[in-house]
Amino acid sequence: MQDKPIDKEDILKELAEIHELDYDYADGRILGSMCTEAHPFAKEVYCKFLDTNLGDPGLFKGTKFIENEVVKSIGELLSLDEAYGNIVTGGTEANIMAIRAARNHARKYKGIVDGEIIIPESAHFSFKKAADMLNLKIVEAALDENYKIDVDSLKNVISDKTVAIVAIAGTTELGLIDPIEEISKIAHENNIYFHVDAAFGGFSIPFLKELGYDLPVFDFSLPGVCSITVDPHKMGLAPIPAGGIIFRKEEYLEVMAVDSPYLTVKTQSTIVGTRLGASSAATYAIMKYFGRQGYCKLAAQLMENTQFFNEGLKEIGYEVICEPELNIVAFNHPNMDTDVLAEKLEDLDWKVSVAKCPRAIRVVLMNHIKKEHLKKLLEDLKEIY
Ligand code: 0PR
Repeated sequence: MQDKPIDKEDILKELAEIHELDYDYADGRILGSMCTEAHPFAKEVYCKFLDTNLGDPGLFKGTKFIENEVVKSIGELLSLDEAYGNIVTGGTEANIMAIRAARNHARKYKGIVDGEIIIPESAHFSFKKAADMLNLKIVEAALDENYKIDVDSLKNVISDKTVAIVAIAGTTELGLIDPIEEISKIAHENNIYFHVDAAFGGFSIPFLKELGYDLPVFDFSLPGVCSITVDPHKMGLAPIPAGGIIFRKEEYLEVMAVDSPYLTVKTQSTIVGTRLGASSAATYAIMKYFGRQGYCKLAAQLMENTQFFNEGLKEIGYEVICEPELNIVAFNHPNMDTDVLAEKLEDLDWKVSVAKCPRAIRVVLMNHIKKEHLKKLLEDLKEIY
């Protein structure tokens, strides 16, 4: 730190220059991100709640009320009348909380000490962080030829050490939805905690279903589902960071509670202590602002762009990995290595990401990607072809 204070203007000028190094969502060049520009109204509300701290909710009763309301609204969206949970920093924290709840529950009620979690090969890497922190062993269930959990493989790896089964509603790489209904049944019959990671799909699947899209059930209407991760900072258009963890029962929060004797509440179940009220307030505002109708419209636009891009790719001759269920398209050139194609796109200033399973260029059609960007991208892809 320098010795003397610097003028605000000078600091802002310097920051603006550095900020220039960042890519801007509005350019439509960011193709591999699940985040997007938050809605201006959500940002406005976020700023108004910057000083609120949900770590000490007795001091911020209004903001705590807002968090509870958001949890309730997301719960309703997921067919749960009485929801428990928190608005956290994102899918990673939500998944860690779910796995912690499952581990503690199994330890308390089944006496499992060296627990295991079953995750699909397609699971987000946040589960590896969770397992590492919580001292759990990861057991992977294989995928079938459609890149969804192979249910037989899953059944085979269940053991008396299994503390949780995880399935995904909107996989990170391909945006696919696992056979959650079948898995819910298996989890229920075996009395095993079942967590659904809908970090990506949570703010899209319910609306697409409402619009008549034929998508599988993934929510609390399935009796085996114990918790669901849903991220408002993805298609919910809330500012980063905003993740949601929704539990079916309060006891899942209780088994994680630690004493916080000198605070205004005497126990805490979240991982983070001092935590943002701004995320809850912004999510509350944006959910009210859009309502179901607004989100239906957004979801439909995303799927329209997805179909436009998917068809455009096939017309040129690219091979898509699967027909998209949500707003992700993954593809390859019939005889060009994926990395070579990625490099060519990077040279043209497209910020692409490469999926690992299977290797493919992956485009997440978030709200900042407009049709004109897709037309330009398809032109470049035609040139490369
Ligand atoms: N679960 C699923 C299914 C996800 O896709 C993600 C995020 C998470 C959990 C974790 O969520 P948080 O990142 O909010 O903790 N998937 C994206 C990914 O890892 C996140 C992302 C966002 C990556 C923007 C890049 C980027 O530019 O690919």
